[in-house]
Amino acid sequence: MNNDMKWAALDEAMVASSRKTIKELFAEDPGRAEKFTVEAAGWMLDYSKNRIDKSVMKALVKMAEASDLKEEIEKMFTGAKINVTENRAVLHTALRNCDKDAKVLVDGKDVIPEVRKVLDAMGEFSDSVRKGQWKGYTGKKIKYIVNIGIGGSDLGPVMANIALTPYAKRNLKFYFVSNVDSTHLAEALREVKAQETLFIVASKTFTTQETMSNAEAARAWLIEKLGSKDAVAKHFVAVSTAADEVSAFGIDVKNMFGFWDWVGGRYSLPSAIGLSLMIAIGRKNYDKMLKGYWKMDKHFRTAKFEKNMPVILALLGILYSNGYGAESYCVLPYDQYLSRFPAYLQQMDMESNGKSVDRDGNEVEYATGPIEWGEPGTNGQHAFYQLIHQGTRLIPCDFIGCSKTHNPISDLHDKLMANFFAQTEALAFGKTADECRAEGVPEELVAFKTFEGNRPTNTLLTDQLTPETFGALVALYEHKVFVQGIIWNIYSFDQWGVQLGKVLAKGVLSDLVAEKPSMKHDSSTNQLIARYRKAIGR
Ligand code: G6Q
Repeated sequence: MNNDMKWAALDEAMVASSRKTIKELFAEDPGRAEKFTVEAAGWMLDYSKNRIDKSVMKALVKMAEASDLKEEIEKMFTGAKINVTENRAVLHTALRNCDKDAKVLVDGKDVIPEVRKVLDAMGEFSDSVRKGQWKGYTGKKIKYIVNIGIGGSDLGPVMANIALTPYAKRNLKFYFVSNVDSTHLAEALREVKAQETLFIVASKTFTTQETMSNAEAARAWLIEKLGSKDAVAKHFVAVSTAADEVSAFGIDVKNMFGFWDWVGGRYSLPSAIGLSLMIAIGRKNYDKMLKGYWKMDKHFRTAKFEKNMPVILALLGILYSNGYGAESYCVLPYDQYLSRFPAYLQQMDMESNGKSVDRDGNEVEYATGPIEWGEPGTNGQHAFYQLIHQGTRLIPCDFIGCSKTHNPISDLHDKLMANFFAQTEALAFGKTADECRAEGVPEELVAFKTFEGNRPTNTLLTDQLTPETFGALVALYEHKVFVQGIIWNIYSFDQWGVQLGKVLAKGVLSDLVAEKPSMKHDSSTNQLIARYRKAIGR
């Protein structure tokens, strides 16, 4: 990695980028849209409404080259232990490798046969639930599926379950319990009947406090409702890498679906963590989703950087973060089925690249992972878009949409898409004071009704949200995040930042419940503990 060259390339990109506005760039080149559009795995990315021209993109690509990106991509795909602080390979791409002759070695062992074995086991199990062959303890078919997991073992399944609703078996009802707030579990249990409920305990480690507490409470509820411990085997399955912990919990390991330490939590949706999704949409659709992931993987691994969709998104993100100082970026899906996609991306991006030391352990001198946020359009338009259009902060946005809806009702979809396209137009081109005056805006209101424009957006468009295009979309962002981590020279696949709070929570918990609490905390924390104990009469 040549750091000097990398940052010099960004400076070069910034000089070229600041020369003209997006409006000027469009005015001087009628063929601009086509020049800055790429296609991959069913998605079109139009990135022409950015502060870029050919020379900016060339300089940004130099950044990627100076970061040895090509070599780093190969290291990931071939199972090198690039998650250095945990001494692990990073192989979520092996989970969806659809090449029939695929071979991916970890410590000299090909992992593909195991991946396919688990997929087949998941397929058999989901089929039996879907067909009503898997019976509960009292002989009833399963109607309710409750996935208990948190973080990477929850956000992906929830988001995908909503995204692929049109492909789901509608007579099965899905619930996702993650929070250790008892309300979350209680509300799900209110809706389901024990005889017809399957609990999936999804936890890589099977030791996570929230998940295990919820799972134990759900088990106690089931035993109470069905009157026997023997019921657990028919109503609980596990998704985990920890067979010992699973069997200690009381789940037969033959009802455990495994995965491996080289699958990071936030990258685990296409592993057995997707079991609830497979039950919803069936093996065939699940395989189509994997194929979509794989198409994007192949594109990422082989396309030249200039035409590489994840690389382009990543480089543009770096231009705005490190060049223009943007603190955040917004993801705006114009598809209700993608309503949880921004929340899912928050973990993927912010847990991966929210780091402040580089790969040598030195504090970085530049901004790393941005804040990611967003809501589905058009709701956001009536809420926070004001700030994006006329506020003082630069917020680059990704607009995501689909040409065909699964639910045509009168002209609603035309209206949705009209808003979708119009927003990127308004953000890029704005409205000048003279244009306002020409429209007859009174002089005293001109300043308020002027839109500066020059606000960058990417537009991602596909024909329809299908399992395949959905898989490709998730892979697109996974790889974007990877590329940025490489350029920032940070480790994207660990998450040490979540540890401290977990450890402290144990100490606080013992003070909340102890007869004589130690109260060895700071004065604020001690005060909060005392107030809580008093309120509940402890
Ligand atoms: C994700 C993180 C984290 C993890 C949860 C759940 O990358 O590692 O969000 O997924 O803490 O962990 P378990 O699956 O082990 O319960």
